[in-house]
Amino acid sequence: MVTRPELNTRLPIDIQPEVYFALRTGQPIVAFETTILSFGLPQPLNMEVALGCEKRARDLGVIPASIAMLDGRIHIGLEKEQLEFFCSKNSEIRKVNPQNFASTLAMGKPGAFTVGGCLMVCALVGIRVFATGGIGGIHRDWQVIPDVSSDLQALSRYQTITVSAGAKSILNIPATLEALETLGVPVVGWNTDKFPLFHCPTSQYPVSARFDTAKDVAEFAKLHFQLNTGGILLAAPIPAEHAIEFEQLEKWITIALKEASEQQVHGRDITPFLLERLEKHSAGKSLEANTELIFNNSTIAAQIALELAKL
Ligand code: PSU
Ligand code: MN
Repeated sequence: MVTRPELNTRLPIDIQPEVYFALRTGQPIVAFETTILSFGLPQPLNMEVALGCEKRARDLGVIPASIAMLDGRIHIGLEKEQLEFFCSKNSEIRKVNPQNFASTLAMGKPGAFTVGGCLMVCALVGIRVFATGGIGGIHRDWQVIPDVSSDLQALSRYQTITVSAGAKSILNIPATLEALETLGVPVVGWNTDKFPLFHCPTSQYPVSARFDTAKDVAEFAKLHFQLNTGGILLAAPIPAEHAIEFEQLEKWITIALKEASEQQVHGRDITPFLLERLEKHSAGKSLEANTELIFNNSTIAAQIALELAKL
């Protein structure tokens, strides 16, 4: 069952009743993306992650809202069968970012949203907290092909807190952080002074501010939003017991990048390609880390949503 709310828009949006009710009454909500399910994780782990993230929110009394595009409509809050579809690896499913959002909608194709796509949807209805694994960024060989994820501009544009484990070191991390500074996106550390690298909890790169409690993050976010700005990137380190050692990871990434270059993988395909190669080379170790950090981010996002709802 879905509710078609009277939003300030004629866009085709279906919101699950409990999400709609929560929006109307100011109850805490956390949004989740679907590209990670359709393109980032293998079966059957993707479904485990989808349900596990939603459960982490619910356990804290927060309403989960996974976001995707289906039959020419934007869906905020997905039923179990819809999550199963986005975990099915159906070849019709498109990876949807801000660039192909409207065209995919117009064609009525199913779409799994990236971080950037999800942030657009969050802004349409006023969802302020969003959890993911890692954001996209500037790719390592950007000097040759300027591959800059549309996640970055979306982060700067839409007023939502994105909780991620930093960014994967398949990217050019210093370039990505410079771009976020240029775009005016605060990169805030959750109990850390250093920007985490997805599988690795730390790096040499400082964050722009550090907050240690959900209440502190919520108070800071409220101030930031009042300044008529865009979003915030909250970088939460992977729990130490699931981390992968930096040197080991670099070896796998080097091989994966070489394979991508040999096979001439570009554009929207490169992130999923590199993730799949990493999984192979690490014999699944990267997957365990990936799963645990997403769950961790979901719990942190839910704690922040609870605090934001009190302000
Ligand atoms: N980084 C990851 N795992 C992912 C993604 C990024 O470690 O699954 C996904 C996210 O959905 C992100 C998208 O928004 O890839 C970025 O893709 P691109 O680089 O094509 O913008
Ligand atoms: Mn790209």
